[in-house]
Amino acid sequence: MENIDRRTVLSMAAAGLAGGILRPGLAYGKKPEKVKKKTPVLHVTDLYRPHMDPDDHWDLACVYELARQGDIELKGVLIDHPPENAGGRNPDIAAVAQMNLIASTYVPVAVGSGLPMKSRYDVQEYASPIDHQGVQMVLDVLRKSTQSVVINILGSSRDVAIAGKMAPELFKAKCAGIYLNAGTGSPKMNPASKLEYNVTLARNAFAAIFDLPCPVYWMPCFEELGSPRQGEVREYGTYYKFRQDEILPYLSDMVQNYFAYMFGKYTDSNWLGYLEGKKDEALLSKVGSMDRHMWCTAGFLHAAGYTVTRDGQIVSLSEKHAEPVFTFDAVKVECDDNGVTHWVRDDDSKGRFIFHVRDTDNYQSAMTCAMKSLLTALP
Ligand SMILES: [Ca+2]
Repeated sequence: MENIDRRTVLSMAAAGLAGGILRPGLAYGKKPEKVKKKTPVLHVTDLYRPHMDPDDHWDLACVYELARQGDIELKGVLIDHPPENAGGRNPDIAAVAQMNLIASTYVPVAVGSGLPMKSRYDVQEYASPIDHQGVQMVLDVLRKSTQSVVINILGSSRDVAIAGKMAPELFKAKCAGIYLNAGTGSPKMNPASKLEYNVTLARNAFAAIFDLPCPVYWMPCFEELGSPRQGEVREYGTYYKFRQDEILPYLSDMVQNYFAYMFGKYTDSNWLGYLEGKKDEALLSKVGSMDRHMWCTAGFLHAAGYTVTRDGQIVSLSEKHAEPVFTFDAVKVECDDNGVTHWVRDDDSKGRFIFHVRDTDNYQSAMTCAMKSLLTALP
């Protein structure tokens, strides 16, 4: 029990879970007998200050904890160039600096291309090295890694698509998989229906990801947009929500300060002073009562070799008796230049997978519980 702090034990006891065989907060962090290799991960995110959608800050904290625990090696954080309508937002390098400090690491950060792709094949020969800082990061991380690298896409697909179109052989040899958090998962999408936000950021680029010669773990954000059931958990959408005080009050003071600095929309450069300062209880309590909409959590765990059971335990993918709350199913998928997708199940497919919620009743609570056990472990 020495690896579990008092807070986790108390939350387990409160949930009536301390007597179980596998417990949230305990299952995670207890390594299987055989120590596995760390999976190299490149995290591509639309993480801005002031924040746009704060889910990217929650996601960042999750991947840092997986890195801190030694499940993944976080090779870099690539932040999308702010879109034109981003209201003066900047890439949130302060959040990355804060997480680097909290997790006692020093992951590099880069900024993506501000130039839209002119087609799904456009590698932007006309771009300057400044435009392609982020593309260069993708290529360098893949080239230099001795192991195949996982790439998480949480916003625009632009930089990964450009890099992939520039160097398909490199992606074939060195990309272990792209976790693509974008799009809608209904099998035959109506071309007239609304496109999901991350697709609208770069339609060509989203389409181009499906061309790349590496595995794609497609995580559609919703099953359908514009349907009355958009706010529900659906089989082929990653969406779930939680009330933030289910997790926030259980985090370390520093991690609470990381979130408060984001929620407070501070644009000073006092990121370290704020992190080490006194908690803003009023702000934390106010945001605690608000729901947070989430999408990407399952992919981070899956890339690290884990799945989540229906009652929220994080368990190894090799755990034979686990009943996972989500799976990735082999599919054949087509995506046109406008980002409209069609897919069918195809058990012979080796490189295309779709996220599939196996228990829509329990997915939301299971993912919230899994995220809580990750984030409460951060110091
Ligand atoms: Ca995002």
